[in-house]
Amino acid sequence: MLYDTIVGIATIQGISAINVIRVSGSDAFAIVNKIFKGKDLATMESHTVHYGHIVDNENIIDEVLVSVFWEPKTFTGENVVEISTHGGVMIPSKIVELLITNGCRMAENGEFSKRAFLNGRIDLSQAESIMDIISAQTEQQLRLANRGLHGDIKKMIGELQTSILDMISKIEVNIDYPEYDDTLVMTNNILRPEIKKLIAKLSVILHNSSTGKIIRDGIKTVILGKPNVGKSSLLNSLLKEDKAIVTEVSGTTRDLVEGEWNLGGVILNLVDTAGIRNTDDVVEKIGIEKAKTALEGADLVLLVLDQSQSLTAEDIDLLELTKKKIRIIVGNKIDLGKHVNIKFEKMIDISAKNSIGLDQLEAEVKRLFIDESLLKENQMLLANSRHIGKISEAKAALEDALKACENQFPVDIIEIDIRKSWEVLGEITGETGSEALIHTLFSRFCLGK
Ligand SMILES: Nc1nc2c(ncn2[C@@H]2O[C@H](COP(=O)(O)OP(=O)(O)OP(=O)(O)O)[C@@H](O)[C@H]2O)c(=O)[nH]1
Ligand SMILES: [Mg+2]
Repeated sequence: MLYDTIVGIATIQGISAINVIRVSGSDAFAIVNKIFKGKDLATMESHTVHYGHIVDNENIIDEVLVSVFWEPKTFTGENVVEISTHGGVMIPSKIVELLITNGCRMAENGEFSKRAFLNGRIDLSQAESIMDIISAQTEQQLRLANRGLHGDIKKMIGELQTSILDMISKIEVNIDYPEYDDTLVMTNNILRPEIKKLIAKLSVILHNSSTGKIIRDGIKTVILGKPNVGKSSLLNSLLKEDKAIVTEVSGTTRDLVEGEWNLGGVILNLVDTAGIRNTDDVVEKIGIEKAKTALEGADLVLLVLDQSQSLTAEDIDLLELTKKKIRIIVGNKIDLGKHVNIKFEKMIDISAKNSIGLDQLEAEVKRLFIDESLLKENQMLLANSRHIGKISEAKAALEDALKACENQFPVDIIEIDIRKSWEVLGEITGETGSEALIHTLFSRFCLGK
């Protein structure tokens, strides 16, 4: 097959030891040969590395190492050349410019991975896992992403699809031999338990995926409370860093202050906010609006109260405002006594200033969000929202099929729902699905990937 030849810089441009420029396509060797002074790359064996110089006419641009990969056993499935140059901004830009002059086209975001997908080297879930590997910040994230790249998601989906195909073939057989009187009843009786079994499997996958999603995306956590209760002090003591300004003045924090708390492999994306109260101060008002917006998008609210004084109307308003959210009520300043008693909900006593009670707070977050057994068990968890959404859709289609069975609908009607579940699962791996989906997914990748 013929592919136009694309070029991209695979590393970050800046002061660094080396940069890698990747070229992929049918003319990769011929084009690089035009600017490479060294061996004739087109005659070199696959998976070999060669020393030489990149030249612009007679001018040496850089001393480089060039790796040669022959199709089809390459990342993209096409001829690939990787040029390792010295780091910096000038050299890689100049070399890319020369490659373009000699016939390459600048790659779009994610185009190398897209080609790998289109040429059948990887499926969609593996391509997405590559992006997850790149952005992993914790060992758990890396472990999950690596399993995805290794093909564990593909395998899991493949197994589900096989069970579905098995059901479809049973239906088809009965549609083909309708001479038996009780075909409909018989097919329904066979299908029902199998559909139920599959729905149960998908439910377990969905249940476990909430831990997977948390590992991958973290927990959006908003620290909320009236002014001066110690929200910023809590942020600082969780991060073990003086990130937010702390003073005894009410209304110190105006803007959102963010930080990441790594809780044994799970990241809490913390947001400290302006203390919420009625105020005429224009700047403070904007801060309070920002706090309320952050609250809407939060997975978890740490509602901070000041134990050194009894509850005020502002605290009660905030208890009301956050009651539908997953929240932890945090009773701060326990070192100054305990003047607040909440009867209807658990309160974690802490002193942010003296770092007291933070272990209990940590334990409560884990209790609410993290299934420790899943973290320890070495099993595949779905983590990507797109995949999780597709599993839900497949489950809904099977639930429709089950209902149709129970209502003794004709089997070909039931088959439509069952086929839908097969197709939706295929969108996870890219076996089914539109070109638009593929385009959108890869355009989110970085350049040179
Ligand atoms: N005694 C005691 N004082 C604390 C504790 N935590 C915070 N403070 C004090 O309470 C005051 C307010 O703390 P901040 O962390 O700025 O409070 P805040 O909720 O962020 O306040 P705003 O940003 O104004 O809404 C400061 O003087 C802190 O030193 C604590 O655990 N014990
Ligand atoms: Mg503050």
